[in-house]
Amino acid sequence: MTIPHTRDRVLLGIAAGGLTAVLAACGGGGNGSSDSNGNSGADTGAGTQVTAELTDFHIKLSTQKYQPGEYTFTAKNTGHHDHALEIEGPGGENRSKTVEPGRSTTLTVTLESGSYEVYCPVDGHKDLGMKTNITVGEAPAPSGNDNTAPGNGY
Ligand SMILES: [Cu+2]
Repeated sequence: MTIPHTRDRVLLGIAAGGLTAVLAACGGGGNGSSDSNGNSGADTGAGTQVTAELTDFHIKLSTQKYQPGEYTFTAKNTGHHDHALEIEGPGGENRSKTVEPGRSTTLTVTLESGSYEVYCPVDGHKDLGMKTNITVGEAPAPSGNDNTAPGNGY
């Protein structure tokens, strides 16, 4: 049993040291103007890039494989008429501005699974052949009729 010597308590004089609460007065740090653009989402180049070539009168897409997500279509008018690009499907309807011959524009869309129609909404061009269809997501079930249902047949 070694009881440690209990010393005399050192009575800490209550040093009423006055309230030195220094109030941080008027924090004048004006750091408000933070225009740090950490956003990598520029107005162009978002998502997957696809080129849509608009001719008289045909639309040629640089790819036919689409997955749900964001795409930026660059519509190039290589024809001799004004053209535009419209993409219509489950995600809604998006139309680019009309592109003069020799010019190009971009159209950013968010594609969802399903079938989309891509066409030129300028007068009658769609009926002249400026339309194509794309399928977003997994390829549609082949129109085959093979019943590979995992039944417990023989
Ligand atoms: Cu057109």
